[in-house]
Order: sequence, then C-alpha cells, then structure tokens
Amino acid sequence: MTTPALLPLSGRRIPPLNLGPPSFSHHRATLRLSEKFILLLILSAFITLCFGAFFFLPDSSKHKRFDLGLEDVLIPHVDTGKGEKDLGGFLIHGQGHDEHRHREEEERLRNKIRADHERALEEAKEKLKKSRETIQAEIETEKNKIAQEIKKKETKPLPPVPLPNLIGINGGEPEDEDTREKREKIKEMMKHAWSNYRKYGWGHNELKPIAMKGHSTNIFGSSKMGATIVDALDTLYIMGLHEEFKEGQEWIDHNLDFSVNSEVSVFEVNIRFIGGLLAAYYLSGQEVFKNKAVQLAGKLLPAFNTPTGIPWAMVNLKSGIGRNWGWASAGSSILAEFGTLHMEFVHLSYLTGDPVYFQKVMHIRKLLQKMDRPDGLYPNYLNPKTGRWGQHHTSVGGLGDSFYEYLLKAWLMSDKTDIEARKMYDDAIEAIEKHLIRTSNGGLTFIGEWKNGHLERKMGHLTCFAGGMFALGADGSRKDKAGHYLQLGAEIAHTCHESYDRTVLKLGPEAFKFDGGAEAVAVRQNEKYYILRPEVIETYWYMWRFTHDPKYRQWGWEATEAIEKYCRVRGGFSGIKDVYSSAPAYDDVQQSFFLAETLKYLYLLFSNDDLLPLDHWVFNTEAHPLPVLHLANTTLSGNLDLRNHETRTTELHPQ
Ligand code: DMJ
Repeated sequence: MTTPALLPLSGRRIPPLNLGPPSFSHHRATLRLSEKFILLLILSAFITLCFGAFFFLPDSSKHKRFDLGLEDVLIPHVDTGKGEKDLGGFLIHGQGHDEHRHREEEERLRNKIRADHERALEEAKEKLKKSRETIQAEIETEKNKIAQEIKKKETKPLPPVPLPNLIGINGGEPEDEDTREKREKIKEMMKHAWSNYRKYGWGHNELKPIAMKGHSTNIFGSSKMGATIVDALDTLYIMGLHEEFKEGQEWIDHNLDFSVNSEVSVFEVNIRFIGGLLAAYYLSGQEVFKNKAVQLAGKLLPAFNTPTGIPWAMVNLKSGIGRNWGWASAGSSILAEFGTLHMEFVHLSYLTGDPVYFQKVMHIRKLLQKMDRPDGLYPNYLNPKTGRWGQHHTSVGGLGDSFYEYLLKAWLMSDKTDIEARKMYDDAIEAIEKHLIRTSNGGLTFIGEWKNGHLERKMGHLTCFAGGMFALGADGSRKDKAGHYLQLGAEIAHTCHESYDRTVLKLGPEAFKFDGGAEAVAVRQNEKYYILRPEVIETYWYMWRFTHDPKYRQWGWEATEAIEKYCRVRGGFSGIKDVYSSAPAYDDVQQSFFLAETLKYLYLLFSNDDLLPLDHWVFNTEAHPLPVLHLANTTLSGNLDLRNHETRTTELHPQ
C-alpha cells in the first residue's frame, strides 16, 4: 500500500520520498505526519465545542440568581454572627451549595406556589358565592375608605360653623319647695343609676344591676361601646352633674373606638350615639363629641349602599357590609329605623359642611313621597332592593313610631321652614286618625295597629309617646286644628295613665288591649313587663309644657315613686317582668334609655320651662336635645348670614 503524497499546504517544496524498503526513520516521519493531522482534527473539534458551549449551554448566572431568590423567599435570614444562616433549626455552614438543601428549597418553593394558587382559588370561589349587593357594598366600602384616607390627609380646616343660639342649657330651678325637692329626688336617682354603672358596668353598653356586671344586646354589636355613657351625658349636664359628665367625656375621648369588627343597628346607633354625642357637643362645646359623632356617622354611611338608597337595618362598622333583620317581612328595612335619621344627619351636614348626610336622608324622603300608600298609610316594611312595601302593617308604636315623630321634628328643627316635612306629617296623621284611632267602650281613646285592612285593638307602651307628639304638632296644624290635636294629646295621655293605674305596681305594661272586657290592660303574660321605658312620662312632660295642668306633674310623680319602690335595687335600677304581680321578678337590665330619657323627662317635668325651651330645642327620639337651625339663612358649608349668631371655628378631621 503506498502512502499518498502529502499535498503541500503552502508553496514550499516537499523533499522527494524514499521509495525503498521502509526504514525506521521513514516510518517515524510518516507517523509524525498523521499525528499532526489528528492533532489538527482534535483542535478544530475542541474549538467547535467551545464555540457551541458559549452560545448554547444555559446561563449559569441565572441559576445563581434562582438560588438567591430561593433563599430570599424561603429562608429566614437570621445572622447568627458566625457567617452561618439559621434555617428554621438547621445550620448551614459556609457558602457551599449542598445538593440536599437545594432540593429541599425547590420543594418548599413548589409547595408555596401550590398553596398560593389554592388560596387564590378559594378566595375566588368565596367571591362568587357572595351576592351582587354584598360585592357592591364591599367595593363601596373600599372606595369610602380611600376617600376618607384622602380627606384625612387634607388637613384643611372646615369653614367656621355658626352656632345657633344656645338658650336655656342650665337652670330651670322651680320656685316652690315641693317641686324643688321632687326635682332633687330625681337627680339623686340619676346619681344612683350612674354611680352603679360606673362601679360595675363601666365601658360596657349597659348594666345588670342585680348581677352587678356589664350587659349588652345585639343592637350595640359585640363591642364595648359605652352606650350608657354616651346616652347619659346630656342628662348629667342639664342636672349639673359636671364631675360625672367629665368622667364620661374622658372615657369617650380615650376609649370610644368605632374601628371594630362589630355589627350594629344603624337606627339605635344613630339615635343613642350620634344623637347623644351631638347633644353633648352643643351643650358643652367640647369638640371631642362632635369629632366622634362625625367619625361614627362615616361608619354608618355604607349601610346606604343598597339598590334604592334605603339603608340596611344593620351594618358592620369595620367591613361596611349591611343586612336586614331576619324577622322583618320579606327582607325589608323598617320604617321607624330608616325614617329616624333625619334630625341627626341634618346636624352632621350643618356641622361638617359635608352635604352627604343631608343628601342620604333627603333621598329617603323623596323616595317615600313618590310611593303609593295603601289607604294613605305608610306600611312598616320597605324592601331596600326592590323599593316595594312588605306586609301592609301600620303602627304608631314599634316599627313605625319615630318616623312620624321625625317628620314633625324636621319641620320644627328647620325653624318651621321645611314645609315639605310638615305636609308629609299632616297627611300621615290624618290617615292614622281615620284608620287607627278609636274610642273604647269605656271611653278611652286609643291608637290601634293596622294589619292588612284590619284594626287590632291593641296599643303598645311605645305608642304612648304619640300624646306628646300630637301636642307638639298642634301649633301649625292644618285648618287651624290646634285645639283638636292638643285635645287628642290629652286623651292619649289619659289612656296611658290608665294603663299604669290599672296595674298592681302603678307601672305600665308593654302592651294593653281594648277588646272584649279588656280596657287598657295587658292580656298576655309576655306583654306584662315594664323595662324602664320613657314614653308615658315623655307625654306627661309635653302636656305639662303646653297646658301646665298640675295632673301631669302628679302622674309623673306617681310613676317616679313606683320606679323608686319597685325598680330600684342596690346595684341600680332594673326592669320588672310583671306589673300585675305584687312580688315581681326583675329582668336585671338597666337600659341606657332610662338615663337618657326616663330620668331626663322626669327632671324636666319638675323644672321650669326655661330649661331647654321648646322653641329653641328639638328632642330626638332618644330625648337628646338638638338646637333649632335657621336653615333659610344658611348654606350647608356653614356660610351663614352671621347676624344674631355666635360663631365658633371648627377644625374637623373626619377619620
Ligand atoms: C328609645 O330607645 C327610643 O325612644 C326609641 O324611639 C323607641 N323607644 C326606646 C325606649 O323605649
């Protein structure tokens, strides 16, 4: 076999080959040549390999970053001070990437991603389960939160708010000794109620005077909101109990917190808390009360996020999610609840310059105005989603009562300029007189309950407030029927007094009948209780103011003595379970309205008329006095005609 001649790689001549028998040296030369060839081949293959590796192998720096990421996400970086990382109990030494650890970290990351996905899936499923309204309410709440955050940041002070004339916020001392003594006795009862609450229930919503500990009901939610403190403040103030007032103010300043996960009644919180705080502000001028009232009102606003703008009965102060009472007809809101916001909300707009509160309540009014009313009556139930009435039940007692009261009081509070409210009141009262008010066989005037075209001849203790309302609305009534309405007020006062007088304890039952042989007496066992309610005494007081007939003071004193004798216990005052029993059992609750209303109306009944005169003050449905506003001269931004007005600058930062 001949070795093929090597072709020159360049122009240089290659020496001639020796073609004789192969010598060793010849062999070596041949070998060197093929070696070179192989080396060349290897070299070129190596270069190709490097080239490929450079472009096609994965970027190792990415692996590096991944490692760092893992560590950042999964490993708690605790510097032990020895160049070691403590990984949840394991110590990893130095920088070395041990295989096992790497796999563990990757596994952990994978688990985390899986868990995140599962959680997101669960949340999405939960979201889908919620109703459209709930989701809308949640969105609105978020929007409100953001709007409020922005507001908070804008620490721009609100414009100066002119204060209405604050006349008669103290005094009222009666001239005659007997009345003075009675007034003093009522003040002593207030001290007893307050000091025991102070001792045993401080900060709780109410007091259990027998068990001597705090008490609450679902209307106040699950939180300790000091309902008794807020409700009692203005009574303490007008009685001149300034030390006690100060204690209450301090508690409110430091402890009253509305950012709690608690579902409350919009109506109760409005009449007791917002009403109580606003009255305390007007009487004392202490900014803390106004600021708290505005903060709380902001928490109630999400309740209005319904398809119609008729608010839910309850709202969660934290989430802003609202709903209605389960017992209400067809998911309805209650007339006496959404219809008893007007006075407080108008004052909130007046004090803050923010029209939102005013707009919310005016929207409710406009909606009600447009609706058909069966027999001219307002049913107690209205569905906030559909805007349709629920059951056709009408009542001047529970579920209806304060709606009518607030129509009249909106007119009075506006210095009689809100004639739309007056007209609605007059129309409603005419229909009520026609369908619900009757005279019993024994000659007692009563207000029954209208149920689907049928009159139930039963009246509640709550309905007894209407005597005072008729008297208060007499002046300004249509066709000059003032005398008629004052008379109607007197008749209701008489009937309600009878309901007290016909019991063993001289305290009124929760409900009483005018049916068969029954005349102003409770028939059913579960209607025989008295829970320290104010309505009968409230009517005595209004009747006293308008007539000065001494019988109203006499009736008021009878009730005072009965409360003192049968409801007073060592730890405060308690409701009783049966007013027809000579040995009644206690219900062991000292209601906050006993301090807000019952004792206040009694105190006013034995005071002169110059304490909180009715042409300057209008009492909300929880007996919290709010001043008459001269809205004809004002805009809601507080830009008022300042003649005859004292002014005070307000710096308000709603939260
Ligand atoms: C009070 O909370 C208010 O007067 C409300 O309008 C209904 N009644 C209770 C007390 O009885």
